[in-house]
Amino acid sequence: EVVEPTTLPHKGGVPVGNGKLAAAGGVAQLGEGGWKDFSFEGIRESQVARAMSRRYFKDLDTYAESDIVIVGAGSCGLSTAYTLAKARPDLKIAIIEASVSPGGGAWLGGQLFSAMVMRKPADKFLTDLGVPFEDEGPYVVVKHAALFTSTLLSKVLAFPNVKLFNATSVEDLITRRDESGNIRIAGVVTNWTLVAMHHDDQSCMDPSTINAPVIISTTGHDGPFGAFSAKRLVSMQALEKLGGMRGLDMNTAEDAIVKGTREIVPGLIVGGMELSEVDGANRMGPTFGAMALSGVKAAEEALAVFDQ
Ligand code: AHZ
Repeated sequence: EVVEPTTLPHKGGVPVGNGKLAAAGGVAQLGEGGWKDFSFEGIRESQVARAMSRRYFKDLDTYAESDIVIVGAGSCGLSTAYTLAKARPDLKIAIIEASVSPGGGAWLGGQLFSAMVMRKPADKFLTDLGVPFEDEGPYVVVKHAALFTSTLLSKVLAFPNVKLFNATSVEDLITRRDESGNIRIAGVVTNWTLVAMHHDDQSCMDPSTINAPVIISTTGHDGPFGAFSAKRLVSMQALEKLGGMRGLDMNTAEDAIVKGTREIVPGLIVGGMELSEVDGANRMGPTFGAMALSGVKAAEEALAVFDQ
């Protein structure tokens, strides 16, 4: 039952302020009469609960069959989502991010510094995105990594064909076998991360699923959560072994990650630093151009799978 705000004790008053912000334009209505009589429109608590839960469960229903699932919303996963959603508004794209906060390691530069470095030609991605940078010749610098990540995130989330399920982990991969017995990845197995963290001390917390013809895994290098799909492929014997990320070498690492971004087993594309664990590629440390351009390549690889 929907309760009309007019039946509520606090009927919304006209917002009024002290006029100091009137020049700012958007809040001009707040500029008359002072804050004494200020009041929000009335609401019942159940309206808030229903506004959120109805949409979330509709999204779960809509995206249970997706066209593309991106696992991990770090700099590579978000760059992938941006490129795909912009190119193909007809595709349904689900992003699954284990953490409450999307963005992975891209909220800061190296060693908790602020600025983000990208080597050219990744400046083209920044220009397309509308993120300003300082041009230092062979590389560019965004004044704060959070400016890159928040801009990318805001654009990705604004696409009507993208849904981000954060605080949600991919726990497993859905597999099929073709006539020759070869494995194809056909979706992901998900659970709320807080549930996934308690499998050892609670029972009967079975997961949910999303079917999709293309999965793009960008879960970062190995760590408590990272390299998820790569490690799972090894344990299910779809990949012989992990190459193991090698030491830091910016020049070789960035080229290798971009060029190596590809479909590892049918239906599963791996990009970003997760790929270093598959291929035994070097790490690049705090230079993020390869993450953006691996995202672009992952998007292209995904569309190629689609066009087959
Ligand atoms: O929370 C993880 C992070 O946001 C998420 N993730 C990991 N496992 C997951 C799972 N289900 C859902 N099972 C999962 N989400 O994946 C995201 C990975 O982001 P990231 O920033 O770690 O990886 P990236 O490849 O996008 O960027 C790597 C950035 C690095 S690491 C590095 C170095 O170590 O030298 N250099 C750069 C530029």
